[in-house]
Amino acid sequence: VDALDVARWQFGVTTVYHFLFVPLTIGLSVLVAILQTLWHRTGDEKYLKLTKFYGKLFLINFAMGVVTGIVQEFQFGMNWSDYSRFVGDIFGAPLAIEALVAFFLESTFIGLWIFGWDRLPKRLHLASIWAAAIGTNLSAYFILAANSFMQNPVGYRYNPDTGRAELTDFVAVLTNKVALITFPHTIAGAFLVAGSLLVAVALWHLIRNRDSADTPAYRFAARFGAWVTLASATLVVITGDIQGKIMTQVQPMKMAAAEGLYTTESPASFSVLTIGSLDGSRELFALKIPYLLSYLGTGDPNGTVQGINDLQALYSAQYGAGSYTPIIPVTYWSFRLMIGFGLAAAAIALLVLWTQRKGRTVPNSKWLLRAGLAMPILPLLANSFGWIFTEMGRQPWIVFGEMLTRDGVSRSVSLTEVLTSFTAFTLIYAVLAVIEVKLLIRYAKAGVPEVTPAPEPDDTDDAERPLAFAY
Ligand code: HDD
Ligand code: HEB
Ligand code: HEB
Repeated sequence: VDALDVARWQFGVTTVYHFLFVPLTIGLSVLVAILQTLWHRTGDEKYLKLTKFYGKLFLINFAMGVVTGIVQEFQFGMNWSDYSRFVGDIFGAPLAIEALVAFFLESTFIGLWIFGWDRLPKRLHLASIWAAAIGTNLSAYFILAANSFMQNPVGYRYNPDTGRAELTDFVAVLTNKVALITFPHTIAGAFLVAGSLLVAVALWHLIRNRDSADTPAYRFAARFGAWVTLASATLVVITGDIQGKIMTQVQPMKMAAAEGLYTTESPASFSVLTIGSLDGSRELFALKIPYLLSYLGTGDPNGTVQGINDLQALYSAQYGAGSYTPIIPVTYWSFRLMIGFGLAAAAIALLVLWTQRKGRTVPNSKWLLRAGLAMPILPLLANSFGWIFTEMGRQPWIVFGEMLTRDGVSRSVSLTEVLTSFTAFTLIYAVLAVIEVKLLIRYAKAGVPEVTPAPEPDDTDDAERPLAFAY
């Protein structure tokens, strides 16, 4: 174990952790905005109750997302200073925009939304949650563009004098084909989590408290969440398919590693289950579907998909001796777990819709309750495995074809220092996790709040309300 290993573990653990909160912030912000819009349009109190209820869960999660995000930022300078120097010119612009958009739109408008209930004109209050939701989703684009540069560097020139990548084409960085497809895939994956959370919480109330006056509200939330889950699952599959094809072009080794494909095949078959030797150099057992991998990777059932050993030989010749192969069992299994967990959540969403078809009451079933409660956890796992696949499949490169991970780590940082920060972060995060889960469960159990009957929504009264933020 050296500083490099620990720095990688630290980045991996803390980032996966940050991304437990990110999908909920991205998805719930929009879903809460939709709920509030429904209330605004119809005046039906159940939508107001749901807005306030899920809005509270959103805010708890948002706070955790911000805290864990700030910690993320420290690591670039602390553990990965050589990498930060290398990509600084490229990342500066998108990350500055991200910070501006995120901080201004998200923070300002979420603040207005929290304190604006009954104080802001209704329309303005509604607009503030939409602005926060749109800002959050937009800011995701910029950070994903930065990540995509690491997968497929574009729009830059390497300057051997400074040893840095210099930005030559900002538009190219933003329209990186990896970024263009990673964004919808990630957003769809985020909505899969948010839709699932809606279902889980609503189902819990529907089954536990069978004759509550709020049954219509929970019923709506369960069905709405299930539809969101199904729609995003469809989008995740479509975008994932396209992503696979682009990945085959820009990082063929990652595709080979996803499939445990050791030798180039044309046509290539898709692995349902492959068991390789422990050192990852040979395959011992394989169950395969012919032509499918060629189709998934290239769009042509007879297309060529390059194998690990052939790519390894190619890269050694191109970049010098060394290993250019990621850890195959990790890439192989994380790819399958991403798909499996995501589709499992979609299957439960179907089940939930089926049990409530044509106005049926939700059956009092222990199994349905358990499946419902498991629902948000499944896509969270899928998202984590998706990122583990993407980031570990990029190895040994920190910037593909340009910089090796081992050259990106801070030279000045010692093993003790990294171990200390890693331990500290993990402990702080463990405490934060306990607080978050406790808070979420407490507020989720409390159920939708009572609301004072509001007057029929009427835009004309906006003007008469005092425009005050404080008393
Ligand atoms: Fe993030 C918050 C930094 C990955 C989406 N992040 C957040 C904050 C910082 C970072 C400093 C708090 C201030 C703010 O609200 O802007 N984030 C990072 C770093 C990352 C990273 C250094 C890379 C390792 N984040 C990341 C991705 C996405 C987001 C890949 C989206 C796809 N981040 C968000 C967000 C957050 C946020 C949705 C999450 C939860 C939240 O705001 O409340 O905007
Ligand atoms: Fe990352 C790393 C995850 C985002 C940058 N990552 C990493 C890792 C993991 C992750 C697991 C480890 C790997 C190895 O080492 O093998 N990511 C992740 C997630 C996410 C992310 C979950 C979401 C949140 N990243 C990201 C972004 C960026 C990044 C956005 C930029 C901007 N990463 C990174 C770096 C690193 C990582 C720099 C370190 C190095 C390596 O490669 O490792
Ligand atoms: Fe995913 C990633 C595909 C599902 C989440 N994906 C990824 C990738 C691919 C894919 C290819 C990589 C890319 C690169 O690296 O470049 N997916 C896919 C498919 C499917 C899927 C095909 C189905 C069918 N996913 C999924 C789900 C989820 C996800 C379900 C959740 C929910 N992914 C994800 C994430 C990631 C991925 C988060 C990372 C980021 C990006 O996008 O990259």
